[in-house]
Amino acid sequence: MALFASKNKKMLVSMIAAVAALAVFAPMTASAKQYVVGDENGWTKDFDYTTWTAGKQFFVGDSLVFNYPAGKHNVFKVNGTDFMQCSKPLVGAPLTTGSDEIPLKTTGRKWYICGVSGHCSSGQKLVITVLDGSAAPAPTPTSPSTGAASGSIISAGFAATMVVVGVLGMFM
Ligand SMILES: *[C@@H]1O[C@H](CO)[C@@H](O)[C@H](O)[C@H]1NC(C)=O
Ligand SMILES: [Cu+2]
Repeated sequence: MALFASKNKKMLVSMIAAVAALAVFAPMTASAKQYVVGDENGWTKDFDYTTWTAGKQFFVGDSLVFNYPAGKHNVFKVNGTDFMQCSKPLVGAPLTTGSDEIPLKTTGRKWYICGVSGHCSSGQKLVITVLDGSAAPAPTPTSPSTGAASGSIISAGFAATMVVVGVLGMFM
């Protein structure tokens, strides 16, 4: 604590208090998100889903919704090989309702393509990486509001923060 000049202490404590407040309120905003694939463009060909995923973080518990006119497209969950080759899986039926919700239940890479001939190769393919919601979101440390950190992590962080605030208070 002696590292900090006296005039800086007040500012430091204010910052810590702000972090503590964030830690308290973050769990109220961090909840399962429903991502509409392509937003208002929906699930369609000639759309860049790589750009759509840029900057988004998908966590276990979130879900994807594929919107399209039923009968015009469909949704196959495939592996990385089929994704790259735009080939439909040999087994398994596609989703076809036109409003297909897929819960993201596990971590890792997930690949989806449209099985209508020529659509996948025209860009109707989506790859995402699903992250563990209990881990801190590493790629965007400056925007904690976008992360879905677990309550236990937040509680531990909050407790540690309060200890630091308490210790600093003794030196004020
Ligand atoms: C991907 O799935 C296809 C069937 O759709 C299968 O033939 C292939 O072996 C799988 N590849 C991997 C790497 O699992
Ligand atoms: Cu299609």
